[in-house]
Amino acid sequence: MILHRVETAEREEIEKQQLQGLKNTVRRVMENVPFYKEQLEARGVNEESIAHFVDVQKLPFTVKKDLRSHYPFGLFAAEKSKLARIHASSGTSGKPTVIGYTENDLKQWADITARAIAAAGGEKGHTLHNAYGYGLFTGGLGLHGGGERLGMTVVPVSAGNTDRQIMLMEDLQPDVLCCTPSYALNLAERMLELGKDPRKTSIGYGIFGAEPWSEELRNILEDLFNIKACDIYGLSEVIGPGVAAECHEAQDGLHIAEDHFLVEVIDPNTLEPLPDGEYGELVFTSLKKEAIPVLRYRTGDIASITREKCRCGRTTVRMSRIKGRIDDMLIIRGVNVFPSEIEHCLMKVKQVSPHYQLLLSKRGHLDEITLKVELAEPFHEEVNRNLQDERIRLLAKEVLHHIKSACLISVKVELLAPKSIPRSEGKAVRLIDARTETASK
Ligand code: DLL
Repeated sequence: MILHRVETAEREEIEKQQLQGLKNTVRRVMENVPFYKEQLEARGVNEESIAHFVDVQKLPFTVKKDLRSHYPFGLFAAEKSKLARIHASSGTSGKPTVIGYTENDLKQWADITARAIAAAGGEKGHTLHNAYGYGLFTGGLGLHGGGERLGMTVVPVSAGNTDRQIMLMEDLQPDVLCCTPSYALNLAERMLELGKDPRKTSIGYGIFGAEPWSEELRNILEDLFNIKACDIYGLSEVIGPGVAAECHEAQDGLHIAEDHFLVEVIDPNTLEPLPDGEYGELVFTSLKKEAIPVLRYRTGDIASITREKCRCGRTTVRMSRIKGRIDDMLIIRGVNVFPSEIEHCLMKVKQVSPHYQLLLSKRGHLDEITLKVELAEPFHEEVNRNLQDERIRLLAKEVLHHIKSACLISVKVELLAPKSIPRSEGKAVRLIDARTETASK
């Protein structure tokens, strides 16, 4: 269902709105954020110098470090007393990144998240089982606001306590499941363990995001639950979930809420804009945010965009699935590869499960990857749970062959018994970088 006329507007109309939004943002940050004011003045840029939406290229970039070094409120464009809510994204080290919302920001956020849910098949009257984490993480409350805005019954179950989630799903008969794709997988696994068939739940569709996942994992989840699964993307620094979302009609790229965020794709090394269709780093500029608007925020996420009209009728720019984060890109003997590309190869092999982890270590001066992947339960039974069986060795060879031919890298394949890899309730940990430990050994 298309909720807002901007989603199907002519490009000219969308770009007109973006130009106005861009001017408003530049004015707002010049008046309220010294960090931006100084940089814009040094470049001789102000509201008047923005005559076209591509003039966004005149603006300075923002990176996560800028938010950290102005912790907690230094980049805010609204007074603290005007904030209706604070969220934060967890920092791997030190302080988190603090994000604020005015009452109006929360309203706008609920609008775009409602659009995302509607694009995935959501309707007024549906029940939404929301297993994204509530709290400082934007997932839980983000989807919650969108569901309520759409007129849904939201079950704010949050992440974890899987058995209780399964009970609630049986009793409350939700129409949609919202969580990370890895948690959806865990829910299905637990249902099967309990002798329950995930295909028999009331769930008709899933809205999965917050972490990279492959087309193959989508197929697995759609088959496990007998549902349609759509991807939802977002990041706290820009607003949270809802920055972009797939439609259930095409499932072919995520529609960006372009009236709220101006997207660019840049080469992360040269910082030059890349043409549509080429993979690069996604960069977003806020067009409507009040509390903490960002100029050209470098997400670190790799994707491409297309301006072609979608089968669903929406005209907004679509982004591809996220290939991975720049920080997670592995460079093995000069070849670049993202964990999601390895996942893509892996899931072509029926005898292994989608539960995997990549361990990055050092052998001498060279980086080495060990792929730890669990056997699928039926195959584990077939080899009588004997990991020394000759068929296991042959299977490891087959997995390696798929990876070598598609990703052009060699990895050490370790096949494990089912349930050996820790399960996550939120974002799965797919990559463990043990290079510093192994290098010092
Ligand atoms: O993960 C917001 C979110 C919540 C999105 C629920 C979707 C659903 P952060 O915790 O700030 O916010 O993490 C943002 O997660 O830069 C990406 O690297 C990654 N990410 C988010 N959505 C996707 C996705 C939320 N659909 C970071 N595919 C982003 C791949 C995603 N990666």
